[in-house]
Amino acid sequence: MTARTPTTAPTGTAIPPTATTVSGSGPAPSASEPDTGSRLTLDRHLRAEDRAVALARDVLTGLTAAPRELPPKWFYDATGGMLFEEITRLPEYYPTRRERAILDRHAGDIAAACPADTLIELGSGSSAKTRLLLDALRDVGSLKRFVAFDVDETTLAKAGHGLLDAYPDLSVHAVVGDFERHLSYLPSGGRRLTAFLGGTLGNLRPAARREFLLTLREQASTDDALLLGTDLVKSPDRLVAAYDDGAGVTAAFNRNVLSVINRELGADFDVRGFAHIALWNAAENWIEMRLRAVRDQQVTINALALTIDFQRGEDLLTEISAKFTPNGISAELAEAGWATAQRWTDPEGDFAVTLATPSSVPTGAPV
Ligand code: AVJ
Repeated sequence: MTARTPTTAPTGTAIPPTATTVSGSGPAPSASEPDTGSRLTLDRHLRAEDRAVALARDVLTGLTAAPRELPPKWFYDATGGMLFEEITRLPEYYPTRRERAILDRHAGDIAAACPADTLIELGSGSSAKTRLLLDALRDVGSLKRFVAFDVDETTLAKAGHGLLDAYPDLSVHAVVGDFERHLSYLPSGGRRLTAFLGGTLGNLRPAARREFLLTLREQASTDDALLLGTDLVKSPDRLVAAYDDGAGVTAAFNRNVLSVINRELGADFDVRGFAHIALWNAAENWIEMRLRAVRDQQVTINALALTIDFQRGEDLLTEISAKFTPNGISAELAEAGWATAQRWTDPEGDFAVTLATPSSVPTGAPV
């Protein structure tokens, strides 16, 4: 594995990395361990200390805002990652199964439509869905490189090593970064298919979605393509149930952000002092996950020298998950300079996977 570390203060303006190389299987050695014959490269645009600073900033601004809000990225520590994996197996949470079914059936069509030599996944690349796309691109004979982009280096390195073993002719390039800040560091060259799966685009508000899609568009060459997984609007009962399952796994996933803040910022949240709320916001076409204070309570966050008074019944917004219509997806893509080439949905019409190609210029006025 080639490990590259930007030598900057955690302000997000990374300076081009220095490189060392490490190869093959076995535990991922630290960046300082030189090695040869690499098929796995790792660019690090986020270091542990950047994460701590970003968490402190988001908690300070989010918990002092009115209404209070935290970005959903802070759910995903090791516990949060495991809880999310569990969520994907819940009967109520259909998106992962629906998307998987679509890729099972249409990965070959996707590879035929865009026989890319490079598959870029905005996400760790550990999922079975990734392998469906890699297999399809390998089978059309175009695949040479896989690029995985994620905030969590450990998951990336683990997934990367797994893929090296499974695909002997593949080079893997892992990029540790935040997709709202480091997309411009995605490796260029070749014909690239960029996959953003799972419905994670729905965690962004419209303006942030437009910024995200525009940034990808600005880096796209004419024969590149974007593959987008998005959950579709459906009955509010089914949507709310998917975010408030009977077993309480999503409730634990939601409360986990309080444990992350307690551990990493020395706070004293009583996790049981907050109820899990999932509601459908029909005006915005998104699900909201909230934590509602079940009594008046004061929380101290030592690392920020901050004390917050929560009133009984007060909500803290922890995630939005937007749901789309097929035309709505195409309109947002077009506004950012992407033309809808093909779209596939599952037989139930619950989820959509859209293949988009660069159109001449972005069409939309700011959202
Ligand atoms: C991983 C962001 C797509 O919004 O559906 C699952 C996260 N939140 N249950 C989603 C999530 C609650 C999920 N995404």
